[in-house]
Formats: sequence, structure tokens, C-alpha cells
Amino acid sequence: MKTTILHKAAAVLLLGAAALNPAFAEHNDGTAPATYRPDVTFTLKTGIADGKLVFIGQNGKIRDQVNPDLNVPEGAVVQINLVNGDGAIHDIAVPDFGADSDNISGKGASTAIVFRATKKGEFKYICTLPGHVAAGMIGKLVVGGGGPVAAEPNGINVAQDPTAVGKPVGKRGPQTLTVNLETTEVVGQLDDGSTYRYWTFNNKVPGPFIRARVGDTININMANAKDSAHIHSVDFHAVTGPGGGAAVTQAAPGETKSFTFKALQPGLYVYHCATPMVAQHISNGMYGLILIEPEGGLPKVDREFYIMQGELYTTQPHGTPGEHEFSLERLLDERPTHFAFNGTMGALTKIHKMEAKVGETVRIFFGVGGPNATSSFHVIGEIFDRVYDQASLTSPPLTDVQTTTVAPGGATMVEFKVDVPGKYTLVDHALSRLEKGLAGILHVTGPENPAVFKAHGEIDPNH
Ligand SMILES: [Cu+2]
Repeated sequence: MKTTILHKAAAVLLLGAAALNPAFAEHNDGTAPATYRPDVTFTLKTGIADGKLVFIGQNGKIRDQVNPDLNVPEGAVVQINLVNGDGAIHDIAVPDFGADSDNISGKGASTAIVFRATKKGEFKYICTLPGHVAAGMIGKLVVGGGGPVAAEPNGINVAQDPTAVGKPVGKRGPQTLTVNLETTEVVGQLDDGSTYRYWTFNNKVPGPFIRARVGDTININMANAKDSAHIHSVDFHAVTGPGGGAAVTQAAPGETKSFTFKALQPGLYVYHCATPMVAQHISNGMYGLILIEPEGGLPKVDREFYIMQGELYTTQPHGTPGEHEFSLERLLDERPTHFAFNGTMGALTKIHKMEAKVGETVRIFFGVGGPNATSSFHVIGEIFDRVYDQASLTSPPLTDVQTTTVAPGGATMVEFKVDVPGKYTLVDHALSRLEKGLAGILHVTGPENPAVFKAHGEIDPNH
């Protein structure tokens, strides 16, 4: 709860900055503060060095520097995150730009200020608590000085598009296909104001949705990017053969490995990196789905979506601004800080929009990368007409299902017709995970259908 409150405090601060600073308000021109992206972001942590109270740089070029100079271009919107590293009460302020955070106390608590650096020159950033400047909590903000901008880069968007499902195979005969995968290690946007170093297939989490049919011969080329720091590989659950391919694809940075397999059995299968520590590679984002359609293809539907669930284990608590780091301890203890559909916080609520119209039939290809948590997949306000349990496409589907269990390294295919307009929230019904980011929204538009659902009053837009 604490982190949620702090997160809200940061959002209020953003509003405050907009109100205080006309230039900021102008630039912001109606954009919701929660989705606003600063031009440069610094993270500082309070601590003690040489017997003095200080700010310690946490990211990029200012990492481990005491009271680092913060160089920013003139006119930039600057965010400074402050993490409490010593447990005393602190804040962060740049008085010349009217930016002052709320007070934080307790180790790990965090806050942020955002302002526009409207004038050139040298200004101070300080902790405003009595005596703290004298104790050492003062540094320099240099605007337009031409010095190296030591801010953390904002991350790239790694959230996979849920509509990127490829073309149905239809009635075609078996073919030979080639799939090119690139394994990468990239700084991605985790949430508004925070980043994480993801490991991916083709820069997205999950990796590309691969679509083939039973009897196809599939060539897999897996290139590990030159700038990777780690070996990567790929294990397809659709492959019959050593390691599902992992035994022949362990690729060092800059290497490409290939193999060919025949799709023997229809189904919706997970693929993932299988390089030790496998759980770490999967958690960091290295998973995806391959669909092997049965002969004649799948029944036609109006909409198809590709969704995968995963967990992230970070040292920083959920909602902390700035750069999040992988926590081995949390991974081994199976205590995730973040749960995500399609890789990031807000991937399916803010970044990508899933839409359907009343009367249409929706199909979801749903898989769990994990690595550890079993999903209790559920769509609030809908009932699955058909569940292809455990993604078996050759068994008759279950009918009329509320919630379905999907194991890590497993998948399901669900279908339902949407009868009533509204906002349908996709969740794992282990709902603590909703508080850690696990949600998606299906927007259904079209005529009301009072015979199916009739409101006696206003519909709450938050549900
Ligand atoms: Cu890997």
C-alpha cells in the first residue's frame, strides 16, 4: 500500500509542478500527468559518505557519485527521483524552479520532482530539512552548460502488440517456413517513470507470435545481438528434438545458430530461452508463443489477440521511479515485484488498445512465460464460450467457463462472443497480482443490449 501512496504522491507532484510552472503547463497541454515523459531523469539516493549526509547518484554516468552535478539542456523537462537510503526524513528541492518534493522517511521510500529548466545557469538542489544542507545535502544543477547529460535514457517500448497475431493458415498444405529471431538486451520502459533491462526475442515481450500448421517444416535462425552480455538460446515446446532446439542454439553474443524441425502436432506452444539461469532469462522477457494450426486451420473468428503473462523480480519495490534492477534473491524466493501482460506495466491498459464490437467473437491466445506463477485467467464481465484447455486444439473445448488455469510454460486458447458494450478487464484471478500490474482491457463498442444487461443507474467507468 505504501508504494501505491508514494506513487500517487509523485503524480500529485507532477500536477503541482504544472500548476507552479506555466512553461511546464504549456508544454504539457492537457496530457495526463501520469503518462507524461520527462526529457531527462536522474535518480539520487540519500546516504552517508565521509561522515556527511549526501545525495548519491544511482543511474548512468552519475552512478555512485556524491552530490553529482546534474547537467541538463536549457528548456528540458527534468525529473529527479529521490530514494531514501538511510531511513531519516528527507526531501529534494530545486528552489530556483519552484520544485520541492514531499518528505520521505524509511529506507526504500521514494519521491520525485519534475520541472522545466527554463533558464541557463547553475542552480542548487538541496534537502530542505533543517540542518541538512549544512550537513552536506547540496549539489549543482547545471542548465545549458554543454556538459555531458548524465541522465538515464528513457527505455524503449518492449510491450508486444496484442493484435500482432499473423495470418491464419487457412486451408493451405504443408510448407517450409523460415523464422528469424534476434535475442537482445535492452533498456525498456517498465512503467511511467521507470525502466528495466529486458532480455528479449526481437525487442518485444513476449517475442513474436509464430504461426504455422501441422506438417510444416520450420527453419529457425537465432541471432544473438553483438551487444548482448549473455549467451542466449531457444527451446520450442512445439519441437520434438534435443532441448526443443536449446541443445543446438546456445549462441554467444554476435553468433547465429540454426536448426530445422517438423511440426508434428497441432497446438499452441510456449517458446523460451533455455540458457542458465533459465528462470532469470525467462523472467527478463525471453518467452513467446508458436501456434501450430491443425489441418484446415482454426474456425474463423472476428478478433484474435496474443497475450502472455510474466513476472519480474526487482530490488526496488513496485512503483519506485527510476531504473529497476534484477533481484536474484527475490527470483529464488519466488516473490515477484511486478506481474505483467505483454511485458510492461500498462501494456494492455495504456500502451496498446484491444477493441471489439458487440456481436463479434473474440479469440485469445494466452500463454504463461512465468517463470513461476500459475495464472487463473479470467475476463471480468464475460464467460468463456470455449476453452481449449491446456491449448489442446485436437480435444473438444470446454464450454461455459469462468476462470481457467494456465501453467508456467503452458497456454490456452479461449473464445467468447461479446454481447454488451463496455470495458472488460482481463486479470489473473489471484488478484493481489492486479496491484502489481497484471491487467488488460478489452474495449467493446456497439449498441446496448438491455435484454442481456440493463443498468438501473450510471455505469461506473472504472469497472
Ligand atoms: Cu537468454
